[in-house]
Amino acid sequence: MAVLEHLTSQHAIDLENKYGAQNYHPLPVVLSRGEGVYVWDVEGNKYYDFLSAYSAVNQGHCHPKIIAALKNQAEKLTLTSRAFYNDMLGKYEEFVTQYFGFDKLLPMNTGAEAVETALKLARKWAYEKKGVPTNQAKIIVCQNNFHGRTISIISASNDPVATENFGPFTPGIVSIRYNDISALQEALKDENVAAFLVEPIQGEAGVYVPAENYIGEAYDLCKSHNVLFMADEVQTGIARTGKLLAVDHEGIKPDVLILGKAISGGVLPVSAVLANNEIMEVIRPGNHGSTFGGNPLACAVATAALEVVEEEGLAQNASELGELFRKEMEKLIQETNLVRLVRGKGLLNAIVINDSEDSSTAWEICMALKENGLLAKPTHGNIIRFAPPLVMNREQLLECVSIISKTLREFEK
Ligand code: IF1
Repeated sequence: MAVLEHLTSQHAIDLENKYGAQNYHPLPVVLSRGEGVYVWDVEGNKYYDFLSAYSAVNQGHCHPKIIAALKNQAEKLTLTSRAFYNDMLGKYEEFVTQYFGFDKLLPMNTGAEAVETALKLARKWAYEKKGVPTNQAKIIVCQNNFHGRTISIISASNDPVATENFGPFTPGIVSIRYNDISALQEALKDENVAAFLVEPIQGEAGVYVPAENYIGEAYDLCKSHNVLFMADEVQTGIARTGKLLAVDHEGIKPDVLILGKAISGGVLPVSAVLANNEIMEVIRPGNHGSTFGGNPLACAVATAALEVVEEEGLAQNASELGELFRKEMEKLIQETNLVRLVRGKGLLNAIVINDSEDSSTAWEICMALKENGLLAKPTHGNIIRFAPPLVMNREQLLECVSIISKTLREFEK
């Protein structure tokens, strides 16, 4: 048997290449430890994590309070399935619904499962409450969305890499331009529309922030057409954008709220769909579920993770540090001719590099950043996403800014 301890980075990479499905192309760094805003590779090199597992680790790596909750619950009860009650789920559901201001929660595990749940909920609501004729319900989605990897979800995708040769696809999905109110208005003329599914900021599209008011106006339009407004906050939620939810920037409350990733601080796959009674009540026993959804371990971990967000003021911190970060990055537009644009909200930001979408510049810059002690990931050939854990402090952020500036200057030479 191969011993998994004391392996070098190269050995770990070779093993994945040999025995793992090749569905990823990671940056060549092999991590074995994390604490707060830092991660270490197997050779002991220390890095700032500027991805936070795609905004799952908002509370920082191995947060002591969350890990204590994990250990404590792990010694008592981990999984019962929903065939029986457990003593954690009800308390958790009460806590989370009050935390976000909804009547009810449906617990799942991954983000994609929560999105699937929302799609099913919207269809059932359309038939049973709105009166849409059987099998005619439509869901409106936006171009360049990312909502996950299941067949129904990729049926809503226009990314060829995510969809090619995975057909046939799920019908009943209408795709419109993002950040285009008149496109939504047009699509809503169809009386069979059940829901509008939208990311308040498009993450994978390159941290694309829509016009101010877009989300608010889209919500109002949905309301006036008796269509559910479903916010996918899997990536933008849980303090990432400087408010608890990205929709809070526009003061609206979605009919259906989809959460994942950081709801557990990235410790376990925990996701949730939240809605009020008149929507959630269409789901009856046997209609939907999951072996692991709502398990006691997840409930304990997610409760602690959400408490950390509040106790440590992570939304406020993300808001302040985000402003500082964008201000510092904008200097690089002037000082180098490498950065074309800086955009984002809170600590979900991206820089657009002066190069074509299909260039390898962003990748090469990320390799150079790694050498200088900071891990970030390109999204598209010319966009780099910067999303550190929200437990970062000002001094650390400024150190990261100087690493990024130095790297970009070196790169330009
Ligand atoms: C991968 C992207 C980020 C999401 C939104 C649902 C899900 C995601 C808005 C599904 C997941 C992840 C998945 C991950 C990469 C990552 C990603 F680049 F692919 F788009 F974050 F930006 N809704 N996003 O962003 O959640 O089922 O994965 O728990 O490798 O696919 P999941």
